[in-house]
Amino acid sequence: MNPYLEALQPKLSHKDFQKLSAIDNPNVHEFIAKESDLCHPEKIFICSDSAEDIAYVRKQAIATGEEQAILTIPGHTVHFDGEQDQGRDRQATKYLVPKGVTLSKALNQKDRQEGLLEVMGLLRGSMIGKTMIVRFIALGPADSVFTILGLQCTDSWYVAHSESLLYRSGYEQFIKAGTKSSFLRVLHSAGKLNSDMVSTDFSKKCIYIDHMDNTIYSVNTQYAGNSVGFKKLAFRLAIRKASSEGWLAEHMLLMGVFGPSGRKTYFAGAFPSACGKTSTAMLPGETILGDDIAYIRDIDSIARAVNVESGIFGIIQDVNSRDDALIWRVLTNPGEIIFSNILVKDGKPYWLGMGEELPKDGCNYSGTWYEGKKDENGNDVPAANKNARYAVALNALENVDPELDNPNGVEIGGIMYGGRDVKAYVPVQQSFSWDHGIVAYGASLETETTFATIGKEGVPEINMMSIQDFISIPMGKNVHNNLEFGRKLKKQPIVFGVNYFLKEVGNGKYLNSPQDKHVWIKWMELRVHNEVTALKTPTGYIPKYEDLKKLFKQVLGKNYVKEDYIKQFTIRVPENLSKIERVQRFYQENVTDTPLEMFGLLYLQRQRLLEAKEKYGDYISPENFEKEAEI
Ligand code: OXD
Ligand code: MN
Repeated sequence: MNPYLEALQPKLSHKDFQKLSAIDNPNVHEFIAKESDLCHPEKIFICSDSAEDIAYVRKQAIATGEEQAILTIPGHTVHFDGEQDQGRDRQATKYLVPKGVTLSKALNQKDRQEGLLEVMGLLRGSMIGKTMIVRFIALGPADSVFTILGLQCTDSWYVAHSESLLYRSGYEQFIKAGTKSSFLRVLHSAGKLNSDMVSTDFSKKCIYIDHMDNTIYSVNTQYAGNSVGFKKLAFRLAIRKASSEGWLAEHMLLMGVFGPSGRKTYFAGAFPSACGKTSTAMLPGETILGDDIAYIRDIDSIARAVNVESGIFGIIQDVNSRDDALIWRVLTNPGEIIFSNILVKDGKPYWLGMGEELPKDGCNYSGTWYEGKKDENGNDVPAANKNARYAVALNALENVDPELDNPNGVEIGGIMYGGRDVKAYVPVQQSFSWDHGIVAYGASLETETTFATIGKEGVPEINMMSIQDFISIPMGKNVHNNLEFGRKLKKQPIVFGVNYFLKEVGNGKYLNSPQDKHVWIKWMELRVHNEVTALKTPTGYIPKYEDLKKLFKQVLGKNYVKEDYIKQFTIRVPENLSKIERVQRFYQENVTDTPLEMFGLLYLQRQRLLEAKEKYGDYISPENFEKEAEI
């Protein structure tokens, strides 16, 4: 027996000891022993992913009070996070780097030695009197070139339970991988809990990424985006691994889109949190593979992708029976779901924007809630948090794609990038080339902050490829990696820019309804197969009115009028020029390793805009481009 297993034996039941011994990898035992030594749990539970163990994790989440059963619907539970723990915490999330290393000025980093001392200090003894749960996870389909193994030690049954819904099991994969398998490591402790089983030491929240040891530490938080190891925590390590191995780990949805005669084309799409990623992935009549994280590899010179996860941790605000029939059915019928930070009254779940009147009181993340309740700063406590969520396995959805577990992934026909850009970009456009798309739509992605992260909402910012919060390599290197990845492919996915949030000049009204995204994606599908022509503008190829008119009728049964088309697809030269300036400034000030071609491509975009302005003025109706070449 190796010394780590021996050290762990007193904390393990006979059965758990057997489960752990079956994994013949001393690194696994060492990690668990080290973390047990640090956190001092009373017991250790090894989750083998058997039906019995999975059921036990859920039962414990309820028995400890971290989750409560929602009595009206079998399988539903609710978990509450603390008032100060309702989103991903950017300030508390730091990259640990050795002295003299800078990732990029825009990233939050900390000296590795100091950071390790601090976080170990917070974790020391954090599990006294609690059970440490050990979970083994496979990121990506099993037995595939994409598979990455992950191991998490946590003292939260809620976190462990969420992982049952959101990830593929990894225990058997660890056994198969044997002695030398490498894996990502996560240590999480919810820290001190109050009588409602909610983390209380939010001012000592730390989420530290130690890439040198492939380990993430997270403490004094329960919010899943900060604590479920295989979501955004392991993602940060995967980005590093991908960078060193020549593939891409992306904050992207994956979906199948049907074209004429039942053809299916797969799309990947990067959007910052709460910018329409999940609702795009769930468009009715199409198929879903994933809504959050994708790994993309070059396989035989084709870009193929998998969903890293097997479930959804989705925002529930505004999910209603009319616009989101598919997920509504799942959320209102028996089946395993964990709600978080919703309102519960008389054993029934409620959330903002559900299309039903909410009760005037109930139980929410602030405890007992009643209309008019104020927080300690005198602000109204809403009935439910805007960032309230549901966790559900993808196979609960009726349109889950049959290729979800294909070890070779799916071939990507198109990639889209979209943020909350109220001023500049048109609702949908196609890039002139892979490089142009990566630079002008991906690296230049601008958005506004949302409730998915703690802090002020609506602050405009650059969010490179929507992975600004997760990027763990120098930012310029990420742009370079993306450019290189596509250049090596024989068949490049077509790159599109989408913008669901464009507002009318002058009156601040959104120019599109949320359903319109379905038309854009059907147009993109046709473009991937060269089945419609497009108009060339300074920022990309845009749809022709007649094609959209047809698609609006077919997809939404709507009459799309030319006046709307003109408003939506007018090229706004001043707004686009300022956008280029902001992007250039951001990269010049923060990113020392920006690839030079990025500035070159932005320069060319600027030139095209200036030339068009000369010819047509500041606001250029798409009709002007009809006179020019169609592509
Ligand atoms: C998420 C996020 O939960 O990005 O997916 O915040
Ligand atoms: Mn996300």
